[in-house]
Amino acid sequence: MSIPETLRVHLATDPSESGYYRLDPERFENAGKAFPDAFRRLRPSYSDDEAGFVRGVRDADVLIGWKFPRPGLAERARKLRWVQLIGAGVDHLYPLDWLPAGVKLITASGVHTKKSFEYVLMGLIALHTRLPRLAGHQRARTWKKIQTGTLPGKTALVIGLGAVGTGAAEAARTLGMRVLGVRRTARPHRFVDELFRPEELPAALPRADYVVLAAPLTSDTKEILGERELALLPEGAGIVNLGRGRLIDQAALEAGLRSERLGGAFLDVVWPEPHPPESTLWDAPNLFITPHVGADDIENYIPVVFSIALDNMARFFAGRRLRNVVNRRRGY
Ligand code: OXD
Repeated sequence: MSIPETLRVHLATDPSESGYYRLDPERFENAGKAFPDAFRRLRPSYSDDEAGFVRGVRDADVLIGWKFPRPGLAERARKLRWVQLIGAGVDHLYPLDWLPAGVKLITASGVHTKKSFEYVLMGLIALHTRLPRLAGHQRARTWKKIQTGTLPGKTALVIGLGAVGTGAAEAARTLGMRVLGVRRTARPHRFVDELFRPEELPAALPRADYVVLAAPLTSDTKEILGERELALLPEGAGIVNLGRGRLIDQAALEAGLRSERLGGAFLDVVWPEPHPPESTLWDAPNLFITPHVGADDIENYIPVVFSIALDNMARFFAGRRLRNVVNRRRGY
């Protein structure tokens, strides 16, 4: 493949997103300082509405965005080489019939690791301290002691060991917990004591005091914690989810919380999002819901995404393999 002298890059801000996620020239140029040779060869353009998007993708080699207009992309963007997402999950883009053959889909996997570490630290400590229950008592103006122990020696099971799962496993390790991990390959992981393949999940669940869900949502992982799996957890187990809401059978989770078979849950993701006010999940006992904010470090999010994107552009110019390319069949 011959490498062109320049790359046209179109940065499409999703008009429905808040200012933090704006793909603006200033931050792009700032991130470019760490990649001067590659950045000099880029020809960026920016949009934040559909008309600007259509104009911008016409000649683009690379599209950077998240929720951009997909129908007709193949005709609108005939020169496209890859789409760089500003997030890690790709489930909102499936089926990929809009993605022209030969165009790569690339994620910003890695941008969430540090904040996931903090969120999981918080979730595990909060669940173990029975914070959701204590908060309920406070709201009811009730002085009722719940005494708890400490986390070292307890077991965390992390499902999914990508960038988010790595932050989660490091958090559990930092807390002195034994860390079990579930991943597709048997490759060892630096923060995991024991690895399980997805089909071995039933053997791992009964050992987990806490389960952390950090897997992508695919047809294989949908409801990976179904009713049967939740029933395999020990009485009083807690759950932290910062993957996707549909990784859990939410009705079974709610039933487990209401019967108090489960000790509690800390959910950054639910199904659907935004979660409707009439859902009964909101007032399930021993549950904290945070509205999909747990893994985004808002002060550094877009700069880190730009570094990931620019690193790939530098790799492209150097004729090297690109990182974070989605396997279309696997779904991440
Ligand atoms: C993502 C997210 O990037 O959920 O996929 O934040």
